[in-house]
Amino acid sequence: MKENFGLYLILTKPVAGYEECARAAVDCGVRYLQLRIKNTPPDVVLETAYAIRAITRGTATRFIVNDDLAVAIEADADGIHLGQGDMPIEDARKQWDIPGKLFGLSTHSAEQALYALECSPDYIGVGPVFPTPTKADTAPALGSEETGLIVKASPLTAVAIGGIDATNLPALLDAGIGNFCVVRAVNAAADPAAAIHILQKIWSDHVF
Ligand code: 3NM
Repeated sequence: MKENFGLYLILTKPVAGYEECARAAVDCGVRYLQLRIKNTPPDVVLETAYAIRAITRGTATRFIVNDDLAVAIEADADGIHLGQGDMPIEDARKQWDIPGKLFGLSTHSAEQALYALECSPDYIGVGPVFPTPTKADTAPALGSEETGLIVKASPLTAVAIGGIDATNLPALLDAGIGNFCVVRAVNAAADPAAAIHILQKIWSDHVF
């Protein structure tokens, strides 16, 4: 069944720090929290993953690790998020064969979203909706209308991503997009809880 949870938060270099941001996400009831650290020594990544695991354990916030299955397994995360060029989901499932673990997949077009059905991910990312400097070499921006069509057409839980913030979120919701993922809109904020609240309020005030 498709989930409708609103905000999915990715942590990448949060100005308030990883742990404060993770605590804010838990306090605000954010459903998905992903750790996405690039170009960082493995021991630092693992330490951060352990800290986020400790903060999220036993809460409603699911802890997802980006790309790195070894870190996800070692930290006992709730799931892994994989890109189109990463390890296939089938392989990840074989290596992490524990019931309940979640496997997410990035998609960047209607074709990829359709093809994703082959490997039955627990959810797909769909983007980038808008141009974003956060991720290098992104696919061309889809725009909110095309993203909305992909999200609505997919039988999978789908999360829009890329360039989303409080100013353009209403248009996304109007396009029928119920789940959205952000990096900068929260990580760039000195007060992450306040930034999360703003996004959650726009989402919860919207009548689907
Ligand atoms: N994945 P921001 S876009 C991590 O299109 C990521 O799959 C994307 O960052 C995709 O909210 C993106 O700062 C970056 O724009 C999103």
